[in-house]
Amino acid sequence: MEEKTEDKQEEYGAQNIQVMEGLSAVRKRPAMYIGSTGLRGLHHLVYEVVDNSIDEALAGFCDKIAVVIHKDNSVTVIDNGRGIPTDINPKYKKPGVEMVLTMLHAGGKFDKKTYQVSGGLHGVGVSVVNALSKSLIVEVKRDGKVHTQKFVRGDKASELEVTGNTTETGTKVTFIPDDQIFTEIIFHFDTLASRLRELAFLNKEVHIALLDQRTDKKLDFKYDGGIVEFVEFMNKNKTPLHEVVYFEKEKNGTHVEIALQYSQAYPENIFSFANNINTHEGGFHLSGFKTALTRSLNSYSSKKNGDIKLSSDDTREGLAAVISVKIQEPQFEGQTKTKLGNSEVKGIVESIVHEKLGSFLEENPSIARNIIDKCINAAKAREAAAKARDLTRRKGALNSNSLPGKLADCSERDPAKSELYLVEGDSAGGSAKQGRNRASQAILPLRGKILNVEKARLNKIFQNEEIITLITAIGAGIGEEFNLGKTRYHKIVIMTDADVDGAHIRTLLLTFFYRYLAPLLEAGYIYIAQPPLFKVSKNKKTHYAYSDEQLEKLFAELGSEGSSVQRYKGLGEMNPQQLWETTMDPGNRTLLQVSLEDAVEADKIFTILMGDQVEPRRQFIQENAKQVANLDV
Ligand code: 0RA
Repeated sequence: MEEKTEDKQEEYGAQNIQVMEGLSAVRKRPAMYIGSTGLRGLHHLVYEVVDNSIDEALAGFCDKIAVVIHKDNSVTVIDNGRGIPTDINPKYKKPGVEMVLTMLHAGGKFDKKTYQVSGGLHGVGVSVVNALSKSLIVEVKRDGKVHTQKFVRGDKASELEVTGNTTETGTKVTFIPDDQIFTEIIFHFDTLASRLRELAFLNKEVHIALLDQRTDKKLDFKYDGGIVEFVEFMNKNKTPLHEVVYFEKEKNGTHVEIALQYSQAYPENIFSFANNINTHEGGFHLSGFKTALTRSLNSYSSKKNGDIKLSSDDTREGLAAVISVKIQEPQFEGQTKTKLGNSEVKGIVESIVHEKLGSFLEENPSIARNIIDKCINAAKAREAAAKARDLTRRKGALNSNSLPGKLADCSERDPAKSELYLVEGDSAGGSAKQGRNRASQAILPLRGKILNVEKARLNKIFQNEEIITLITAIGAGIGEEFNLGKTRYHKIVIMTDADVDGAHIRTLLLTFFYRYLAPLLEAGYIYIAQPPLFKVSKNKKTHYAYSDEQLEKLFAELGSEGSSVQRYKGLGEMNPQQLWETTMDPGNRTLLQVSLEDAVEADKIFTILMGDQVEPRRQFIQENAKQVANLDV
């Protein structure tokens, strides 16, 4: 990607490092710098250090990164880059490495020849990690020496010392997140693994290793195929229509890479990145891609006497794609700073896709035929869906002025204070209606299984009564007409039995939310109720246990003598009062909030659980027999 420039080594040094302000600001308002002081912010510390190592890789100086989670929840990031400069800055009279770690924005990397990661929340600098760590040790291998320095809560705890000789170069940072800052300090292996995997897909020259010393789990990510392998990974459990198509081009300093593949599935699955940052909110690279895709397919189709005009949506049914751009001065906009705002990128991506996809279609007529057929089917289904939707709307079903009869609404009108319980079965629905707080809790009983949207097209979906009821009750609409602001409840709680059927219904509902109402998941409005598994009675007192472990603990506390245990098989076995006390009372209940942290993983799980291939599902269920009952995407 970027050529190695031999003389860079001399150009850089401590004198190049820029300084803006001190670190106390970071400890005062940590969320400003890392987004949150919860789990997300915690993991962000690791990404921040790794991003610096990736910058070294993009500049052509590093091809190995290792991340180690230690037993005490400290983390080490090691790379074989150039090492942070160790010479003394003439103005500040401090070693470069000390400045990089104790001064905000002391990056010193203003060489525009490299595509640095510097947008969104990323690129705030390793000093932010230092500021939010109880302790941090940096070890730099550079100029034949190993240099070491220690810090405590961002402050220097030792001078930079030479601690050995070496022939290698690189940086090693070990830090323990500060428990005075973070509400959670336990790193999650899977969370780190998916981001590191993503980075390895996006930067094919880098080998990234992750080791968890708490469990001895180890993963190695090295994808010589880059984003081609990313798309193969996304479609692993689907039936593709052709090999992955890949284009790459550099134009006016903007480097564009695109990989795409259609499969027999219906959902579209496009991930866009700018300078390795997942641009969840899209932006000009994504819109350029979509425009060119529609234009190329329509022009090919019309040349082959096709008379159906494909809409943009039609051309994305069953499409998996990764769009990765690397640009010199990225502008990140939007609510979460994940929307690429550089308008010049649209035209660049558009012309590249138009040129390369156009010739791909011409050169591969049978694949082109398959893709066009798929899009035409999507167009026909879209027309049928529009008719079905029209019909349902005329009947008043999708119109929120007429709420479904099955819905027992709450009296509260402020969505922020309103909750909707989706309850499995009429009998549990009845108990929930009697036990609820009428002011703030609405109940919608769902009869039987809802439609598996993973295997159905839109027209089927608009004919399904349970789904129409659900859309109407929520009030935000669907598809192009979706409006998050119209959501009638900010807590939508899935309450199903703690058995296999319950787990299935929960997965069907989550699949529907994920595929058609994803903004509700992104907004954090979807929850899973946690009904108790056991009732323990002793001396006329009732106790509840929500897991096998809790039951053991309860026995130990109560003595095992003279108590009786009832295992709840379904919600229907609880009377209204019990259901309220254990599962619905905001003062007492536990709700699992469903988050969409990792869209790639979520897509994989839903495809496996609900898609058309049986074997991966069988395997997944066998491997995750226990967790499936507690699926949390
Ligand atoms: C400042 C300047 C240079 C590199 C780095 C920082 C750097 C930071 C980190 C953090 C983790 N790994 C890192 N690797 C490098 C440029 C160095 C040069 O020009 O020699």
